[in-house]
Amino acid sequence: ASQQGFYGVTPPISTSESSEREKEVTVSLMEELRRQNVFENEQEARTREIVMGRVAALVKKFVRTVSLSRGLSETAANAAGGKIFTFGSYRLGVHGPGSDIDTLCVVPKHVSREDFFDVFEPMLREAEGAMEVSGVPEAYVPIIKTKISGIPIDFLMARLALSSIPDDLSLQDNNLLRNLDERCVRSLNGSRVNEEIMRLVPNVEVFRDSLRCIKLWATRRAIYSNVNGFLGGVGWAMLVARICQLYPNAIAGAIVSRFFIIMYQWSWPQPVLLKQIEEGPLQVRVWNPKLYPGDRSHRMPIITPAYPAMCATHNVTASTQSIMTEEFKKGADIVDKVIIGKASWSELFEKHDFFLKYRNYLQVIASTGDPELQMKWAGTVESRIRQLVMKLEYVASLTLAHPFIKGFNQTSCCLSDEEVHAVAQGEISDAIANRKREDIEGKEGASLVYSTTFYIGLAIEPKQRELQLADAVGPRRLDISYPTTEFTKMVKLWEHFDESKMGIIVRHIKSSGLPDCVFDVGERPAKLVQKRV
Ligand code: 3AT
Ligand code: MN
Ligand code: MN
Repeated sequence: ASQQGFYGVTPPISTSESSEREKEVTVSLMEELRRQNVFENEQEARTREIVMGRVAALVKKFVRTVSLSRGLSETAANAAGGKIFTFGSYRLGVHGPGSDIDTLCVVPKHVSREDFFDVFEPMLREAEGAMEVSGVPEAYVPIIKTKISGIPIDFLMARLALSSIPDDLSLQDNNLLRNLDERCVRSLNGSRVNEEIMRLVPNVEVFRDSLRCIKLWATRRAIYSNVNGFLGGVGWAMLVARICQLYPNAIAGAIVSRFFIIMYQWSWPQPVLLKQIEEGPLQVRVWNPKLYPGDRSHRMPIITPAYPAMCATHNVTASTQSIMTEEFKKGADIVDKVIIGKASWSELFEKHDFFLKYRNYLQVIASTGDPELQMKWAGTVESRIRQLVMKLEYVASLTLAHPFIKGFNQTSCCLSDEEVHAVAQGEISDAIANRKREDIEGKEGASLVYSTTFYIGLAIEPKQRELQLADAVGPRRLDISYPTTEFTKMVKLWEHFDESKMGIIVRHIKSSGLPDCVFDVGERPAKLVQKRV
């Protein structure tokens, strides 16, 4: 970082130390974060360390076992090594209670991906305190998910073109990627990106504290979700890292206050870069809007710092960009007030008002009769929702299509095919809603329906809104049949789609039709709602 004397792609904006007032607000920020329960307790921290020690030993045992089975000598098998690298929130030091530990297992060339699932996965099942071991070898990034001593762990694996993996191996060298399977390159990416981010910030402690604040804020404001077109953990981490580069001597309270105003004023689509994009040894694309039209369409590009550079925010749409920009503005206003003592940090972390804000919503309901299939089907539908949002953005009278960041799961006990059908259509009567499992047990024709409902808030142009009110059933009603029909057609193209097992429906509801489950207790407005758009 320091050949040029600074971190990042431009000189800093200011190298001043923070003021007394900024130090005060940093103290109160950290107090508020503790109150908000973003830190794990010491007991949990110790458990994580013990578990990671056991996992590191297990990976070495795995490599040794496979090495011996390949006919390597005892000495060679012991020397083959094997190393774990953590990434994700745990590696950045910003994980909360209950966060997982994202773990990459790096193995030598004579250990294969099949071994990972055929040998390591069974070893995990046998491991002390291990529960819920489930491997997904066919995933885009193959993964084993598990829980050890209550700590959720995600395991990825990468096989390097080396005959042994020493304990002091670093993943920084781009040449390590040569001649690797694409799945290994993808598995290495998360870890390499994290390591670069940490290397590229001037003060890791300040970065962590600031990032904890931004993550909590983004979660509360319902804009923490990469699949839905907002930013995920890596995106928020890179934004905070960039602000840290611009103010290398500032402390967390100051970084957070600059964060909001700079992000509000950022001239997108100018990219956020933590370092210059590098070329490298692979035949893979590196993010380049001059060369690739797809990259040119990124609205808020935030580029990962490890080769091959990628855009972490290709999911952002016009709607989600405008929602995030509005949140940056609100955040900037609150932080300004915090600095002059006219507001407290807790205001920054106030819950979103998504379900109070709009007059019109779309419900996207995915349903099946099987809990395992439901997870896959709902995940598939969720990953396509941004396509619906983008189609809605073309509807002239809509100014905004606002996707909510999580779906609502429901299990309905049905007594007849008619009821099953009604639930799949989103018509859950009080009778169905109040029925318990024991009420249908053993009854003929009874079945469970699993449904996941996603919400999109719709903002309608003011002129159209008046027309709609004056003429609620007339021909000028909001017409969204084209985007919704196209969307359901597209979702059904999923390779495992089966019309007889899975349901998908999009329906338009008024705010009064929102179910109680989307509100916290006491949150639902009594009758006539204030100003909805
Ligand atoms: P948490 O504190 O765990 O909620 P995090 O930032 O660690 O926050 P994740 O564990 O979900 O978030 O993801 C960590 C990284 O793992 C981010 C991304 O590079 C990678 N990743 C996440 N989900 C997947 C996935 N389904 N397949 C492959 N890689 C993933
Ligand atoms: Mn994680
Ligand atoms: Mn994870």
